[in-house]
Amino acid sequence: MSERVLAEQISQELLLAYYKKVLELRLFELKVQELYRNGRLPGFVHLYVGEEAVAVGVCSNLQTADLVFSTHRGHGHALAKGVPAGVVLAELWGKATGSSGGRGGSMHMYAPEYGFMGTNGIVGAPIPLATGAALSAKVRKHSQVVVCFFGDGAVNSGSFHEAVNLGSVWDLPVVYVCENNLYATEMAFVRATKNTSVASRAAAYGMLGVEVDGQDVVAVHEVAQAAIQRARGDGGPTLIECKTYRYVGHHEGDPGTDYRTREEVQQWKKQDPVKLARQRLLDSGMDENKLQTADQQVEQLIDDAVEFAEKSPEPSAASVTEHVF
Ligand SMILES: Cc1ncc(C[n+]2csc(CCOP(=O)(O)OP(=O)(O)O)c2C)c(N)n1
Ligand SMILES: [Mg+2]
Repeated sequence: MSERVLAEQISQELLLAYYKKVLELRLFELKVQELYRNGRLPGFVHLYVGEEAVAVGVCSNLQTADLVFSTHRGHGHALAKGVPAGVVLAELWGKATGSSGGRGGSMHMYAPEYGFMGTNGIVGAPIPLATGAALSAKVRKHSQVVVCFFGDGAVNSGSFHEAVNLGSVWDLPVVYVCENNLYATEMAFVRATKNTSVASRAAAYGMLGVEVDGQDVVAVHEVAQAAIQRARGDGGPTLIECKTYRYVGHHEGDPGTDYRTREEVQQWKKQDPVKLARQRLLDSGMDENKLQTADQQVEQLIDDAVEFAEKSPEPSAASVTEHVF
């Protein structure tokens, strides 16, 4: 479907909501980068800068009761699923008000009350977890849909093959979303696999596979909407491959320059998800003033999140033995 048709089908109000969410994810991660580089945040972070349209495009179709399983690069997934920015930031900051009481940090962040079933430091591990959750929903005859995000680095793992096969054979209400950002740490996907079309692998499992431009929030929304509706209607799983790119290094500390060219990064930045969503709004007739107001609202939201997290208390010393095996 052409971009023009998609843009016409979607209301300006929805476009604005997607734009603001994409911008929220972007500004959140840039703030985390700043705080981390200034030694304010503990732990270890993998930032989602450049990939925001994937999480927003997919999660904008979900209800609170639906479940999302995430990766090591999961702050954006949590925000897109509705976890408040302050709660996510407080978790990164190790504060008691974080979604896991400040005990989980970037890669063990859970917020089941928002249907966010955790970031995960083990590549490939969320895929069987999500498949199991979808089996549970089916057995309970619950209308829940489960979404599993994972990277290109996960698709050559045994857990991908085993879980996706079971998801298909049992017609589970799950949507598998591969964020193909072309690299797993410094390993280019083209060096790690012969068949570089992840979507085409779906055929091997008797499942529908779809490839989509992961930089375009509207295109992702459209593809995910169909997959989520199919899953909710007992039509089985879908494998969606979102072609995307991370602008930053693999983790904070990796300059991200040794294994890819500057030209490649610049090329992808021309398809920036924030700029694309903004352009769609301008094309729809929204004036620059209204967009600036939207920008200010999102900037304020991030400032508020920082204030909330910064002022939040540390976990009490008396709780040090809680949640420990
Ligand atoms: C099972 C396992 N193997 C190796 C690692 C080390 N590791 C952490 S992230 C990563 C690359 C993941 O790449 P990808 O799945 O494409 O996600 P991306 O970082 O590109 O978002 C690797 C190899 C790990 N965390 N878990
Ligand atoms: Mg990758």
